[in-house]
This record gives sequence, C-alpha cells and structure tokens, in this order.
Amino acid sequence: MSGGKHSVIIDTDPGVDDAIALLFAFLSPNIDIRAITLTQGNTTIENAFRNIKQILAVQAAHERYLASTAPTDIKVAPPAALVSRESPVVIALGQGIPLEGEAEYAHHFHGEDGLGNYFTMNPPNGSGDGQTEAVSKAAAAAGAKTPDAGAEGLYTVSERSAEDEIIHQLQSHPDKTITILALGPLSNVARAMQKAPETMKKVKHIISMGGAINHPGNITPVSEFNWFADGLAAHLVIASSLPVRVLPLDVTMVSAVVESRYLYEHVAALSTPLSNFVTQIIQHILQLTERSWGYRWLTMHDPLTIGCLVDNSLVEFEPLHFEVEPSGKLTRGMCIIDRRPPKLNEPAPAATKRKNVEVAVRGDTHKFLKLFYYTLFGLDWDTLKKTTS
Ligand SMILES: [Ca+2]
Repeated sequence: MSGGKHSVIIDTDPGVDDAIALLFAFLSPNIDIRAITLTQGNTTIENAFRNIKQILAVQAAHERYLASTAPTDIKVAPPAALVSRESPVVIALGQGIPLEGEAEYAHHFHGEDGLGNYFTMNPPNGSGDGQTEAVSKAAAAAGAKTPDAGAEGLYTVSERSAEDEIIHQLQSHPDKTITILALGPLSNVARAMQKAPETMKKVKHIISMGGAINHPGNITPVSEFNWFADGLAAHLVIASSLPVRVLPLDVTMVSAVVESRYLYEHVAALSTPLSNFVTQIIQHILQLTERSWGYRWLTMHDPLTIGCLVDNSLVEFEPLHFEVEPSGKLTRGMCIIDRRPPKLNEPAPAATKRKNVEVAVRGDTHKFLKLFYYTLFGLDWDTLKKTTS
C-alpha cells in the first residue's frame, strides 16, 4: 500500500463502473474524498446526479448493515466512511456539455438511466430524492432509525459549479496534496484549467481513465469513449504542463476484467445492500456482452483507476509524449504518438519532447482482483478461484 491518506476529488459520470469505483473508494481506508464533481458522459448530468444519490444511499445502507451484523457474518469490516463522516460529501454539478459540440452518452451500454436500468428494476419510492424501495428496505432490515432518509444528510450540493469546486478545493488545500481522479470525460477538469491555470498547478496528480494507445478504441475504431466524448478537453489536459497520469484501454481491458460467474456465485450470495446493488446494475451490460460477443465479463476501468491510488504497486506508469486529437472527423479523441525514427544527426523526436504525462503500461491483475473482492465484499480472490464452478 502507498503510505498515508490520499485526498481526492472524484470527477465522474456515473455510470456502472463509476458506481462500483465510488463504492470501492468509499470503502478504501486510505482514500479521503474531498468532493465529487459530476460530468456528463455515460449519461446526462441529471441522471448523474440521481445516480450519485443512489450510490450514496447504497453505501449508507451497507454501512448500517455492517454495523448491525455480527463480525463473523462478513469477513471485512471497513471503516464507516460515509455515515460517520464529520461532514457530508460535497457534490458539485458540471455544465453537462463538452467544451465544444453536443454531449455524447453511452446509454446503449450503461442503460437508459446510466446505471444498467436500475431505476426500472427499483422504481423510486416517491421521497423525491431518487431513493428506491430496495435501499429503504435494506436500510430498514439493517435497523436504520430512519430508513426513508435515503441519501439525505449524506451529501451537500455545492453552490459552486464542478469546475469552480475543483478550483476551490485546490485553493483550500496545501500545494500538491489533492489528486483529481477523472473517471469520465475531462470537461470539468479542462474548464477549471481554463479558468484558473495557476491554481491548477497546485494539483498533485490528475489521473484520467481514458485513451487508447495501442489498443483499438471502444467508441470509434481509434478512440476511447471518455476522450472521444470531450476531445478538446482531453487535448487540453494532455497538452498542459500539469502532472497527468493516464489509464488507457491498453491496461484497463487487460488487468481489470471481472468474470460474472464469480460475482453471481459468491457476491450475490452475500445479499448485502452493496452486493445486491452491484449484481443488479451489471445485469444489462452482461446481457449485452453475451448477446454481442458471447462472454459475460465486465471491465472495471474506473475501479482500476481508484485502485492505482489505493495501492501504488498495482499499476506501472511510464512517461510518454503524445497528443490527443481534439476534433477530427474520424479521429476525435485519438492518441497521436510520434513513432517516426530519429532523423539523421538529430535526437529521436520523443527525446526532444516534454514527458510529464505518464501512461499506465502494466497492471497486476491478481493484485487488483484481490483488492477488488476484499474491499467491496470481504471475499478472498484466491479462495473464490478455487471454489467456483
Ligand atoms: Ca466513467
């Protein structure tokens, strides 16, 4: 594990794997969430707001469940990160549009609500904050005093926009102590850069899940979704002089693959508020991948992005100079790498360029799965492997 606590702003477009990543972050003792900033991406900004409230409600119900359960019932007792926080989580809303052009969504993949059609399976109970029966029941079963409280009291909505909240957080903390974990399109981060370039220099790292270096794209032949969805924002962030780390598809598609048979055989059996939620939100994607490609896997792009901070030995980064195409007709969001050989009597092009962007080149799959199953579900990956049919 890396030493000490990491103070983070999570910029997210929740999103099925974002939802799992957020729960993973809440349950990781060395992650301290200073703010959650919402962006359009997998879904609309309105859905993103509804989804984050649901995710917080699930986490709260899960913590109540853990508090009310005998320690032998579930093997891990993570810190009550959310319910016992001194102050509610700050949520700030982004503008809901990319820097240029129309918003791109991924409803075909993440469901119409962005959470795998969770709200169709669990209609809101009319409390007005998107709270669902499923969470109310789970909270009540766990002995919550106010099971219908939902996510209320767990968060405050910032009066600032997402980009202003990012700037505010950086201004209110010492230099190089805040990391931005960017799990969606980089619209909010780029807007903060445009608005307050000097303040943004206080950031410790911007870690962006995005891009495809040598891997095929997942939205166009050459582009990964987040960087395609706001090509200009990705271009500006990568071209900036800020310390940026990137987790491209090259690593997430290899090192963060979770097979559904483990989830359904072992995780579903736990029947905790958290395991019920996770096994429901993944159904839509699994049906889709099985129908289209014949397999039932999930790629945990965003959880791996949290994981690389939780345990700094999980992912290996190397410097790479490249640019992101901001607006090309066929190539928006593509990573442009200068692979030309050196000219005669001149240093290689790459050697003459700035290298402050580090790109993930390898991930430790076994370590990730160990951390993933243990943190979220208190399960041991090595035991699961041996006992799954
Ligand atoms: Ca995401």
